[in-house]
Amino acid sequence: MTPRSRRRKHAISQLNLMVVGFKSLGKTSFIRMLFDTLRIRREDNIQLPASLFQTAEKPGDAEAASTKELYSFTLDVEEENEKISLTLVDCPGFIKDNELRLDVQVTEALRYIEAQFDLTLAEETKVKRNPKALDSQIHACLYFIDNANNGLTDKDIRILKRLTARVNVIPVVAKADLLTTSQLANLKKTINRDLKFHQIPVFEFAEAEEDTDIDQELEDGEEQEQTASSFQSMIPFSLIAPEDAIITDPNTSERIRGRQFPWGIIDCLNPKHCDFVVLRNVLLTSHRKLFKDRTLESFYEQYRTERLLARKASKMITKEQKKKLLEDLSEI
Ligand SMILES: Nc1nc2c(ncn2[C@@H]2O[C@H](COP(=O)(O)OP(=O)(O)O)[C@@H](O)[C@H]2O)c(=O)[nH]1
Ligand SMILES: [Mg+2]
Repeated sequence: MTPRSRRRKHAISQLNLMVVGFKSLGKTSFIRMLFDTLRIRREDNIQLPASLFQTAEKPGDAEAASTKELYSFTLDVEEENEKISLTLVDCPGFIKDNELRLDVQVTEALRYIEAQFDLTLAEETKVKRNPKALDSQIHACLYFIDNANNGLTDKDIRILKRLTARVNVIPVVAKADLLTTSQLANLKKTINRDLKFHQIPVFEFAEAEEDTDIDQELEDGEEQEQTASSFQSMIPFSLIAPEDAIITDPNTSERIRGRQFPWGIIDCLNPKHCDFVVLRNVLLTSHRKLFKDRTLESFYEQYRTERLLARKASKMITKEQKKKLLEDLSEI
């Protein structure tokens, strides 16, 4: 092993994920479930936000438990022998019935994403760069879609168009327990049709395969099995978050993360019940590097170019204004 590869093996990879969408679709519940399934390396210095534990299982709790402002927290985790510094960003839910407020909310989420690009830009322009500078860019953003609508609404489309210009967006359908198997399949189909019709460039696995080193992938049997098209066909991923109550598997008597119904139990970690486990693996393991590469190569580069052009343009305006001022003065 060369010193470089040894260094890489022990290097800690940074991964920053964000969740956005309308209110009460299960964003915070998803973050809580993800947190609950992580293998945390260092418990001593974590500062968990209180809002993460505010659940709304009882009627009347909903408003108190809803996310009031954007918050983030970082965890040192280990996933398949790799160390990851994982930052999770939770946003307040978008409000449906106020168009102006909705636009402001989306702008706020985008500003947060752009502020992270600004940090990289500032670091890049330093004479003496810090090689250990943290990568705070948002590598993937889960967009929660309301399963009560038949596909994407006009508002979803507007929001998605703005988000996909700045970040890898992964659409998800939360609360999939509220749909039957065929309803979910139909909804997924309709959402994909809407995405295609409106040309919304959400993250695509098919393209991703071209980007990855195929030789590397072939070494890994598991990767081979789960091809890009099988991931692609899962979009939008279906999610179910567990309820607070203690639920045990009737066969094993072990506690499971699930939801209990009069007719049976949902196990949120069972891939037959929802796509949580697959999505978790895509984010933390199989496509982690790709999300990061795309962020840097496409989204950051685009932002950087726009910023530099804007700076140049503002300088040009000043020059022109200066010239005009001098001309005006000479006429007096
Ligand atoms: N049926 C069902 N309810 C859920 C699910 N996930 C969350 N909820 C409930 O939906 C409500 C809103 O969830 P929350 O995570 O606060 O939504 P957020 O506003 O998007 O952060 C809470 O009462 C949750 O218990 C789910 O997968 N299925
Ligand atoms: Mg929330």
